[in-house]
Amino acid sequence: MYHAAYRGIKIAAAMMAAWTLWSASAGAETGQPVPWQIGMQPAVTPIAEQMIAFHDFLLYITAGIVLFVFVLLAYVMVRFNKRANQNPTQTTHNTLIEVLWTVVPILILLAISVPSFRLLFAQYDYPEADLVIKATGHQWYWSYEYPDHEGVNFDAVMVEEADLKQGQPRLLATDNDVVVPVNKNVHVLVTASDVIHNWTIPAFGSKIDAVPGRILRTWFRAEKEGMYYGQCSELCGQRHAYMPIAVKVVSEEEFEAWLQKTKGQARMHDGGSEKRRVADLAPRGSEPDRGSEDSPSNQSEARD
Ligand SMILES: [Cu+2]
Repeated sequence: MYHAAYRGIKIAAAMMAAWTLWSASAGAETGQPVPWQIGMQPAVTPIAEQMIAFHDFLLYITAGIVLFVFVLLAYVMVRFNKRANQNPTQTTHNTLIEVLWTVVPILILLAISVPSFRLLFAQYDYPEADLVIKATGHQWYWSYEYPDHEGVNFDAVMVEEADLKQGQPRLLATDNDVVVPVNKNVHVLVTASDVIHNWTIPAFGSKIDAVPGRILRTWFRAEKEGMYYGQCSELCGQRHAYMPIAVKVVSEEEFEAWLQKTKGQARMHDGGSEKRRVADLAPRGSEPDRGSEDSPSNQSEARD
């Protein structure tokens, strides 16, 4: 029995090691999910690193508990079944065990609470911003403003499958990418114009609701250049799955160049273009569910 349990622990440990290796390699070097991925996308910000470490720590604790309960159950089934143990004892209390099964879970919870609170505080401990971006969720695309850089504002609409260019991932690529410099603290002010959306980039460990009439804030410091993708993570209607978030992390010089270029060609976001877009995005053969097209306010009518 003891031998079998020991072997079980060894097999479980080997499986967990294999999983750790697999999940680390599965999403290697991409800011997007990959087929057969098990673990999380590789972290590119200190917060995401901390999140993944915390996740792994919890995984080991829960695996240990599952294993312990399984071994205990197997032992009881073998050792104390009717055949093996014909005269059961009448024991009803055991002070030592009762103290243990109260104290040990408390210690486990305390051990979990320390990194948990550390992560929670780190997420909401905003370092001084090097760059501020405002992201507004709409049904069903995002629009962005760079408040410190006048004229830099644009919509980011998903690239339809037929229009994908080389290297653009399906359902994740947008016509305009959010561009940010590497190794800088970026604050993202997030809001919405119609219903609740959610601005998310898994590789950054960023996820925050976009609530109409309210501005919430998240921050990230991407430590590696590249393309990073996320999706709206709050059910927001028919095309919820088709309003991705694409962030391009570039060097400082590239960022400056992009700013200059974008300032020149920025297109102001207005109600007219919003109407056109929503009409564009509606599936063929169906009228966009927006009431009268002549309505003066886009905000109020979209709130259904
Ligand atoms: Cu949404």
